[in-house]
Amino acid sequence: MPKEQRVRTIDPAAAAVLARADALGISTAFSRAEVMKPCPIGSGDAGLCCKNCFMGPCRITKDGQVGVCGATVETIAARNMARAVAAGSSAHSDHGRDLAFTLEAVAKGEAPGYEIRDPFKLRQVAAQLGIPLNERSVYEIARDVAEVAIKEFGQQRGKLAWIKRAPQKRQELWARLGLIPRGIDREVVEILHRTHMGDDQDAEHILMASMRTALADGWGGSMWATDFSDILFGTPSPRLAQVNLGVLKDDQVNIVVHGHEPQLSLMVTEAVRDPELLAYARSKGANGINLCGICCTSNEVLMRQGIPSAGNFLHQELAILTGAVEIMMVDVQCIMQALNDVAGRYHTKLVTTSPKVKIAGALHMPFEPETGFETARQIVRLAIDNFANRGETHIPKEFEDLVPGFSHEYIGYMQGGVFRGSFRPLNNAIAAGRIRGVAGVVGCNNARTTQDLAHNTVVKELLANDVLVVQTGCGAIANAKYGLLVGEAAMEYAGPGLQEVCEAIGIPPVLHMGSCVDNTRILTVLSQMATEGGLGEDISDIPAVGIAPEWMSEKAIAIGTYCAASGAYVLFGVGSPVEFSQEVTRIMSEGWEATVGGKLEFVEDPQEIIRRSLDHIDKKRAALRLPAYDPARFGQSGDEPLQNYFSLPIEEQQALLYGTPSHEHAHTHDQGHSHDHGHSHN
Ligand code: NFS
Repeated sequence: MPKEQRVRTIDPAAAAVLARADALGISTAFSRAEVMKPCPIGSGDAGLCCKNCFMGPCRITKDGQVGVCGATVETIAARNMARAVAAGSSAHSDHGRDLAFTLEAVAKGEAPGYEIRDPFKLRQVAAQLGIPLNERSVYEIARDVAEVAIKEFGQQRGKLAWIKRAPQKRQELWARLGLIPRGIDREVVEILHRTHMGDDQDAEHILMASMRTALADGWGGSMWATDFSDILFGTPSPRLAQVNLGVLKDDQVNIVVHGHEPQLSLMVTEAVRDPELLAYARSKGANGINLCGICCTSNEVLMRQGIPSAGNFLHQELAILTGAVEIMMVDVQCIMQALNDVAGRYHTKLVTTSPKVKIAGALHMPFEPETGFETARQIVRLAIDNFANRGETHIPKEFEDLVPGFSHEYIGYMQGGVFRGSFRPLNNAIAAGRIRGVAGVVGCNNARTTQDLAHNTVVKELLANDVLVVQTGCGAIANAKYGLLVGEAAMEYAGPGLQEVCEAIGIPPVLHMGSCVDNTRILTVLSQMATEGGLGEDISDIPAVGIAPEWMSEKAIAIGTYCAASGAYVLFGVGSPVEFSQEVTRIMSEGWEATVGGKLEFVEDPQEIIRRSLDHIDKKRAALRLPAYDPARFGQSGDEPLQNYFSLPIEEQQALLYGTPSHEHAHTHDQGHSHDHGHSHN
């Protein structure tokens, strides 16, 4: 079969391992994507497929053509989209549900090994829910909080309590549009019902319902996953860590955690520190036990424990291909079935740890909160025993530093030198134009594109344009590999205004905010910015965009939809699943913008993504009557005044850092082109 010639990755570590895989004749997602062309019916402009009943599957390849039941292009495209939202929302929310159960078990004293590590956050969340706090133990409060969430999964009427975190104006808009989710399970079931053969047949109507389902994910299941992980395992704050395949160690037992749910991986972080197990490892000739991660489980332990990350989604097979992995333990989501074949070529043991996910050929050690620590210890012991079976290893040398752990709490706190725990400095910096706007660049890798290329291109260009970038998921790991998530990156990549802000606060220009469920942290930040004042009153007023340049999963579709329904402009790269329907494409763009103020667009070209992003940010700035972005306005004085920054009076610090927002001051400089600030970007 002819191979499509495409650069597989921009990561030299990945490229080296892939060359070895080719030499050994071992297939990977990279090589399979070259021979497995995506079906054009459903992934591009060649057509659309409906397989919701067995009179089909109906292939629609011409405009105006309908399925056997008469279903139109619009209906089919909307139904497929809605089902992806439902599946993605289910994945996140079911993850959130398990954390609610773990929190409940801890509250009841039924989960030895777990504790409430952030009682402060617990009290904060409980207070938001109106749960009484006075003279009650953390366990009593935790039980009440878990109960609210558990009830809301199956709630039939009413509204999800966490919705209250959204700006008032947003909540009112959702209420008017009937978009407030009632219960998680109810919204998902309703989408599956509505999209069953012979039900909802109005594309706009179907897509409205899909927004409500997605909101149940963003302001429900995913938000719980974030909150409860913080309560149980600690709210992240910045720390130094490392990323890429070079974090694997030749002389140590390597254990890789992969998947999404932090309950067991966090237990493993404890188990690998156990002196008894460390001694056992030494007795087997290893110099220690090296724990590292892949995908979002990696993000969870990276930002809380500083556990190194071996890479993002497309690195899962590559880690095993180094020959140095004793155990890869996987829980749920984004786990390639091919792992088992690759592991079979080496000594690596693949262990499945979720009662929900079994892979034929893998060792199944299902995890329960009650026995989590014991299971973790067993897995570590198994890995140590497997060390002796290791053959030749080929670990790439590449790894980079990164500073993960910018929870929304920390972002509020880090600006608190002057205004304690406030978003005012960030709002002011945006208002002054020192920061042009904010971008959340998130989501997966996709084997159909060059690994990390779009992530890297988009983020570097945004930084050069003074856009502060926040990242989660595989996108965060992607850019960490190229050194964008450290403080020094501000000097190299950020425009002059953003650079000054980064230097003064001491932050990287790209903030790692966590795993994919932690996109809810971005919602919280945007809500707090809207509530703080100065940037409008709603998420849709803020000069901000959301981008998933290399998306591939249904979860990404759910995230994109809840961000749009929350008022954000969302741009997805790679290609469009609804391309064949101009009408559905229009509804999700102009249509949603008119109703909810946010929109979801699929744009393949990263340059076009950047152009639309900057354009949108400038439009929002203009709507807020902020001074037009002017790259020449800041950074003229160099770093000199900032060296003595902290010795200046507070008013001068503020004036220096955030400028004086002047509304009369209309700038006339050219807009929309990137400025040359003399950096040597590669
Ligand atoms: Ni998100 Fe995280 Fe990665 Fe994509 Fe998969 S790991 S939940 S789905 S591939 S970012």
